[in-house]
Amino acid sequence: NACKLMAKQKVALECLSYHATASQDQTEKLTQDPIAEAESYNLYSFTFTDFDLIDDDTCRAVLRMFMQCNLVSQFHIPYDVLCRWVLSVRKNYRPVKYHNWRHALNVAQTMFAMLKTGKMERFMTDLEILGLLVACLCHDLDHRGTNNAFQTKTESPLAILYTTSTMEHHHFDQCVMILNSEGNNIFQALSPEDYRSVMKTVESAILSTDLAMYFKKRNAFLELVENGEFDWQGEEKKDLLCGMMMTACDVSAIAKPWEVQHRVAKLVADEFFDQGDLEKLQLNTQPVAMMDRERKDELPKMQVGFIDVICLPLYRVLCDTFPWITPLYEGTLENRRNWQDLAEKV
Ligand code: 5BB
Ligand code: ZN
Repeated sequence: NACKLMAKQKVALECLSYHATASQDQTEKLTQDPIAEAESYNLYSFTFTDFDLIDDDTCRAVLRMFMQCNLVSQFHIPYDVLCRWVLSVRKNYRPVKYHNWRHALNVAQTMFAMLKTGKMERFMTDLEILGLLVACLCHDLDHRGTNNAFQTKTESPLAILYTTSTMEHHHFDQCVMILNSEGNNIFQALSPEDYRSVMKTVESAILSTDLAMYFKKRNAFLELVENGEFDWQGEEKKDLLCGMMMTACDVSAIAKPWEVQHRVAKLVADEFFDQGDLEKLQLNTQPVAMMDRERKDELPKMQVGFIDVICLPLYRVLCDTFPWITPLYEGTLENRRNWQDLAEKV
């Protein structure tokens, strides 16, 4: 445990030098910005992409989603606190190729579209909706472009601190740290009971974005569905549902129109290759195929595998239960055809 303490100190020091919240100037500016309507950002569509948004618009789109869910009025979130919090969250993403702020925005938008267009909000309380949107925006905070296995292999302080779901625990820690920063607590007006409840939702949702957790919980979820579950109320059932929704949103780039999916897959691959380079250089080890630049020709085949093993089964069962989210399934199927075609050309 002395070891863990040391690790915690190291992580804290490292984060102190990096961490910062939004400035007053920046916050005031955003507070005074007019926020365009949801349609102009395409927020209700499963085909949303951030590609055409300038940086300022990414924050405005987030504010618009909070307003469309009535969260600002419902939970008495002071508007300047909300603006500061959004800017602080953005600031605590690193400029890595894929796991950056724009990925967080895309994940949050898919959650928004699933709740609204997908009509899943009827199964959630407003407090749960607040928790889910916050979780999506925070779920990859301070990602370094390397995965859990890399933390373990390099014996990083984070891996010593958290042996399982290493990065996901860190993302949640960062989320809490931002909320606890002066003028950033969007939950400040909540009753102690609601506060505990929303933090529980956020924590569980962020931890469920570890793919290992998805595989662990998938069967329990399938069992509920097979037994004809329809109301999804009760702590355990709700938790399972939220976890599946988080994964569905996290991988939703796979369901986008082909041009978007193709571009995003390149970003994912580039980040994986960077980790592979680090493994070759720092650890003197051969990276797995997915992270090996020399094997980039295998990308289409790997995407087909990713779709078949993770994405389609998840979207299939979710669509059977919540038919209004079918565009996620259809889009993924379409992309599978395209990746399969490319795989056959190699
Ligand atoms: C994924 C699980 N991993 C432990 C081993 C590799 N697989 S995979 O074979 O399904 C795979 C997935 C292989 C290659 C991949 O991308 C090559 C560019 C992917 C892949 N992963 N493709 C994607 O488009 C996306 Br999006 C992802 C997700 C990357 C983030 C991983 C965390 C997901 C949390 C639910
Ligand atoms: Zn993510």
